[in-house]
Parts: sequence; structure tokens; C-alpha cells
Amino acid sequence: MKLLQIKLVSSILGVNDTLAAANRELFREKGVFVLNLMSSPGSGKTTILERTIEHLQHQLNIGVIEGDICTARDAERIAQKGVPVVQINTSGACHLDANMIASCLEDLNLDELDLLVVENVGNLVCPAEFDIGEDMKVMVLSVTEGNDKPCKYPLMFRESRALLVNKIDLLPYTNFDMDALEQDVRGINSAIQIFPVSALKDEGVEAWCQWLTQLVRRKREK
Ligand SMILES: Nc1nc2c(ncn2[C@@H]2O[C@H](COP(=O)(O)OP(=O)(O)O)[C@@H](O)[C@H]2O)c(=O)[nH]1
Ligand SMILES: [Mg+2]
Repeated sequence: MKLLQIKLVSSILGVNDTLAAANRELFREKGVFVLNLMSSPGSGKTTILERTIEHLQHQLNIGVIEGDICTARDAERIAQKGVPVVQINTSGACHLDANMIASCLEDLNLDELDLLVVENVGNLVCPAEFDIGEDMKVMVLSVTEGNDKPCKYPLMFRESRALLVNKIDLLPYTNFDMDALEQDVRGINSAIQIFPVSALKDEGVEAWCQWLTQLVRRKREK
């Protein structure tokens, strides 16, 4: 019985990988850099995205795919920034997969985009397991979640190229240990870039945006 479950999961992931490869090829043809933004619910993905759009929208053409179980609330927030946005409702599924991304691409004009950000469903586990054809995965951890999370949920930290440690404005009110966090994260993923930020106060966001812009430009020049 256990073996059957494992086979089923690996075959689902195999189909997903094939679809993700097709998405990746399309993004390569169109020269669009795709960022898969992941975290647990409430750590600040949408707020970081709002700040990122404000910083970069005069230099880059940005599009957004919002993934949520229900509602279009995040898409409504992003639409207010004046960028094209599509909302996917997964109706229960705890992550986005490559097929969901493929099915909403006709609603975005990829020819006009430099950067496509996919805000994944809030969940610290499953989104990291599914390739959607992105160029990189990036995750957010907020200081109110505690610095023990990398050791407890290592996969997302291992898969991510960058970690935004958000809500640093709240550090004085928590027992969050930034040094311990960095040490644990580097033990899992020595190459990860770490950006301490406060999306609310717009602190540290500029450094993140500069790093992201370099990667987007590098892809366009290829
Ligand atoms: N204090 C503080 N609150 C923040 C910060 N970033 C986001 N929030 C708040 O955290 C809550 C969840 O943010 P949201 O961006 O919706 O998180 P998401 O579920 O990951 O997309 C909202 O009430 C935000 O205003 C921050 O840097 N500092
Ligand atoms: Mg959100």
C-alpha cells in the first residue's frame, strides 16, 4: 500500500516535470524571467510584491500570477499597481503546478513582459515540490514565524535561490535570532542570498530589487 502511494506521487511529479519543461521553453523563447514566490500564509508575499512593483515598474514590464485556494483578493491588490495580473483559484489544492500555470498564460501577453512573478499558494511545504517552469524559486520567512523553521521545513530553503526575511520592523517584539537563522539556512543551502526586509516600511527592498533586476536583464541578453 505504501509503495503504491510512492509510485503515484512520483508519476504525478513526472507529468508535472514534462509540463514544466514546456513552460520553461516558452518563457525562454519569449525572454521572460519567471519568479516563483513561496512562503507560509501571511508572511508578506503580496506586500513584498507590491513594493517590488513600485520599485521596478519604470524599468521592467512586470506581470503577476496570483495563486490562492479561494478569492481574488491578492489579484485585486496587485491590479491597483497597474500591472497585468491573473488569479488562479486552486479550490483546495495547496500549491500551484505546471498545468495551472500553462492554462492561464493565454491571459497574459508574454511578448510584453520582462518579469513574471508567480505568487504561490501560502504553504511552507508543497509549493517547493512542484516545478512550474520558473527560472528561480524565492521564499519569504517573516520574523514572527520563528527562526526554527529552516530546520523543520528544509525543502523550501534548499530549493530557493533567495530568502527574504520579512517584517524586520517587528524584531524588537520577537525572540527571532537572525544569526541562528542565517547559520541554519546556510547549513541547508550555502548559496542562498538572504535579504532582511520590511515590506511594510520599505526597508531592504531596494537591495532585493537590484539583485532581481540583474538576473532579469541577464536572461534578456541571452
Ligand atoms: N509589520 C509588518 N507587517 C507586514 C509586513 N509585510 C506584510 N505585513 C502584513 O502581514 C499581513 C500579511 O501580508 P501579505 O502580504 O498579505 O502576506 P501573504 O499572505 O504572504 O501574501 C498583512 O497584514 C500585511 O500588512 C512587514 O514588513 N511588517
Ligand atoms: Mg498573498
